[in-house]
Amino acid sequence: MRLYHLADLHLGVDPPGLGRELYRRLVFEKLTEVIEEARREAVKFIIFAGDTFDSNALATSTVLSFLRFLAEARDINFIFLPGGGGDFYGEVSGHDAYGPDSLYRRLEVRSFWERAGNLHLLTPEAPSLVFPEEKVAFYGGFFDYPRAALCEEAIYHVAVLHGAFGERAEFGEKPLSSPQLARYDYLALGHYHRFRKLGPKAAYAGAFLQFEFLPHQDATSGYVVVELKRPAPRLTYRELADAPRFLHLQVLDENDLERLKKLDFERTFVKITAYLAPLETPLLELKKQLPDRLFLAEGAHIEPENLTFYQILERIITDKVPEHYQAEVKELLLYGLKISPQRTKIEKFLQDKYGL
Ligand SMILES: [Mn+2]
Repeated sequence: MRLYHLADLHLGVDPPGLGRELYRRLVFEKLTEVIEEARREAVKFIIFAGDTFDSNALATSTVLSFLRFLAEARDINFIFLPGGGGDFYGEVSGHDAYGPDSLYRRLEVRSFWERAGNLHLLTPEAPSLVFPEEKVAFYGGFFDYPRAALCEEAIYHVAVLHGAFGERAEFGEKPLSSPQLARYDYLALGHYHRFRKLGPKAAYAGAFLQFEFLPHQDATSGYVVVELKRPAPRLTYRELADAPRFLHLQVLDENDLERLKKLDFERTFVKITAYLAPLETPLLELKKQLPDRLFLAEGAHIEPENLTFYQILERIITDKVPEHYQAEVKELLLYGLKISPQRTKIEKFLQDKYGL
């Protein structure tokens, strides 16, 4: 049995350079393609693993127009999990979290939901859903593992989780190695905005449509096609064509600068994470021509004598620091470089603060 796993649509967000309205239109356009694809492949379930809406303060009309759009695809069941979470693990708030002010609790939203029939919501009060005909059940986890008992009518059990999961306990990630998780056929994760497989049975779908410069690295737009089977599902990431791209680039020599000039900036946004001081003038000239496409990161200005240090730093951050912390770590370290270029002090700083 096949299903689609999407996450982090963040409807209502106002992406830099792209704008709220264009982003909203793109989400509808891409979802229309996904729904058509689902029909071709006889897919009956599409999961939204949290942060479908960017904020609980969204206008009811915005929420309803999205739900109305989905309700028209009557032959497909949409499984929603509320999202939430700020910068820190365990902060179950923000975005479309299921707090007291949740948009999912609004009267108009709830009554539409009940009438629609093909929209389904996992909440802490009703954390599981079973579809006896298709023999599949879904279990919600809210920054934690699902707590609901397994439904006996189902053959396949799918956990839908929102939060920080992974092996990096020092950064507050919950490990997925726990034996209790062996009971699920698939874990559909949301929260991190980049597609990432955490094992044979678990994956972050990443943001369905990229809308921001992620800390440090680039990410694609897309969703996971899940073929449920034993002992493990078959997972295929399907990337969306013509989606916005938010790229991190460095301008460390003339070639980098030429490549940058040749980019197609239609739906591409570029953050310069580092440039060598002597290239500043032509770069700023280009930025003037592309004010809503080209951005400079804090601390991007690199003196030639610091280049080697900078490149090592990039590699350490990419390899060792979870994405939610990368921007902060890098900013601190570059700041650290300015106040203390001595190697031993920087090493001590890395060790004390991040255990690297
Ligand atoms: Mn999110």
